[in-house]
Amino acid sequence: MTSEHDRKGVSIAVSAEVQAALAAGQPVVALESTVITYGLPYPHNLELALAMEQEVRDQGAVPATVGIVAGVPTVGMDAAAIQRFAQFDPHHPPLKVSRRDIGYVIAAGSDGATTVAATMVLAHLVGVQVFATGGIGGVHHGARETWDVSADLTELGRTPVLVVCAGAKAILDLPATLEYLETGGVPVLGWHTAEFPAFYSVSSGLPVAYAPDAPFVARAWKAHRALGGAGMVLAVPPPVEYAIDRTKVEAAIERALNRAAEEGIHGPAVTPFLLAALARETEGESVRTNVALLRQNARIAAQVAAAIAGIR
Ligand code: PSU
Ligand code: MN
Repeated sequence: MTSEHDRKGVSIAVSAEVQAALAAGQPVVALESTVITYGLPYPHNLELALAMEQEVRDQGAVPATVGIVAGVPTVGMDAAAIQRFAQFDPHHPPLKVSRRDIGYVIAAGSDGATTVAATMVLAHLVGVQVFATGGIGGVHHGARETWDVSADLTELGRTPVLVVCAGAKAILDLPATLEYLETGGVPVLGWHTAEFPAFYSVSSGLPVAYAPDAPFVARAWKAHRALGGAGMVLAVPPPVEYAIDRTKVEAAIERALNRAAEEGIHGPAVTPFLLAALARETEGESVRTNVALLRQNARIAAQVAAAIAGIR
């Protein structure tokens, strides 16, 4: 592990492999750690984290799992750290870290699982442009009262990282989420589709800009960046053979949202609560879809990173 020390006294640990790839202009794909700790149950989360790294490698790119390891922001977590974030002491789980929490977790010397927002921050600081995950955070239902809008959205408006995802889960207000991204100047491209995917389902009925292939995405990204744009979303529908019918998911989401309201869940706990409730409601099916789309997103992100790097 080599470290960067050029952040005003705060060092970011970058794995030797990631450092070498960046120096050589080779494609690198960032992966987040909140999805490991809070997004999927053990052991699916561990298998998934390792499978995503393998998918990236299979495309000739280098994976960089991002998190705060014992107080050290890290780009390129090793297998031991990933294992610890997947199978943790439930009394002392890694903290969920969004942009605002990074400094606190460094000071506390704790483990921190980085969300999309915090992963973007660290990836960008070391020069990683492409990031693959499952779903981004968004505008929550009821946000007009609660003001619960994920910091992922504001981060996309300020930090130049291309986030490859399956859209956002329908636990969120998807039309409002797209409006918010538009306000923030964040392009949303659809991979082989002109419709925003709804994570488990291929369609949401909401329009996005059609992207035919990786070279096109790379050109759009470079033009967006050259003219002062920040983040960008590439939304990839789940593989059709794993997609779940929209109406089936909607009933489960309704129950999860009601439960969250009854139990008075708020703040950073909302998303993990809804994800866990949904996993229980739909049982194995949602986990299978989740794993399949995360692997697919890692693969496509690696292809896009290669196109940006000018390979192929
Ligand atoms: N959506 C998912 N799975 C996830 C998350 C979102 O389908 O694991 C995680 C991501 O890390 C995302 C975070 O950045 O939840 C958003 O949390 P919040 O809504 O508190 O900003
Ligand atoms: Mn929130």
